[in-house]
Amino acid sequence: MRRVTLTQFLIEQQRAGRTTPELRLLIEVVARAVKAISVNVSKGALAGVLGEAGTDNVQGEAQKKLDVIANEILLQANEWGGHLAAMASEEVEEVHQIPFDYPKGGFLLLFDPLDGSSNIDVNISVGTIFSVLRNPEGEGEPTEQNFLQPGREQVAAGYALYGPSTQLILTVGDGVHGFTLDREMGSFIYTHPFMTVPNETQEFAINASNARHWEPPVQRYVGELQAGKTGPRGKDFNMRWVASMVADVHRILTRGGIFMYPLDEKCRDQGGKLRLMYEANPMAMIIEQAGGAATTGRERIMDLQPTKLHQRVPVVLGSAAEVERVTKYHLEG
Ligand code: AFP
Repeated sequence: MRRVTLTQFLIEQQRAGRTTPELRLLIEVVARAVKAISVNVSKGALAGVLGEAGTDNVQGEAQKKLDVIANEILLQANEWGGHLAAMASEEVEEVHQIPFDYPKGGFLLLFDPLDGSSNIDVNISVGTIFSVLRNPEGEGEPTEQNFLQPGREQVAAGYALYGPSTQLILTVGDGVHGFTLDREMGSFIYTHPFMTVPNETQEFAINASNARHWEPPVQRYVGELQAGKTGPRGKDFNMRWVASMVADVHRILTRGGIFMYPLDEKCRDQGGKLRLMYEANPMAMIIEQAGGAATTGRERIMDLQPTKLHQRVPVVLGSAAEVERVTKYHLEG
């Protein structure tokens, strides 16, 4: 069997006019950083990278050592690549400018360097999520305003899953493609062409410990799933919650299902739990490109006009029919 590497795949995409040389090279730099993060994640306690860093991030959450390491790897790898106007990270409050002595490009890169980091110390899958936008025309250094574009403007989105194997899932707007890291060769190999979210599902993912805080439409929907064969859905559903969005979304991309971090009384004041620009938007683009749907429960995630770099939003994504049902319940209520 012919093994296609990420580089070959991207060159073929470029030849077919689906991506530009600049975007191709940018994605390759991100993939190189992902390999370095994967090495650090897999060494675990041997590299002394577990535990708290002793600092808080912009969300006021305790940073793990690996959060800080993954963030540094992504910033450093992408600073000198020459394809970016600026970067934004979950771990950095302000826009990260490209140092003046490096060439600049026309793209903006946003990322959550290590999503699910509370799972690191217990050796459960974590991931990296990224989103690429065009930098709007204009003079001077990009500001937060340059980043505040709706998700439908993304030119690429992806995530890396550091699980039993490391996988890179990518879309440049022409379907969703999956690559598996061959650790011996150090290359991402094209293993999952045109991934699709199955429409039929019997699985849901939600943090059920928040049930008492949910809004009535979510209580109704989950109640119907839990009623199983004897309820209105007429079939049994199973529940999974890894608490690493990347792992939960990857399962849905592979075998269908619905993922929800809805608005509830606990997170209402913040607008939701998950971050719009580097969690919800890239995952929404991937899920929609794979034939699924992604809403806040009320509107399409990728149509939201962001107001802040670190904005939080409710997230309902996965198999289209299920997402439509949850959204319908919200709009009826
Ligand atoms: P951490 O990166 O702080 O572990 O947060 C992970 C996350 O943003 C997302 O990946 C999970 O789906 C969600 O939070 C889990 O939240 P709960 O801990 O409230 O279940």
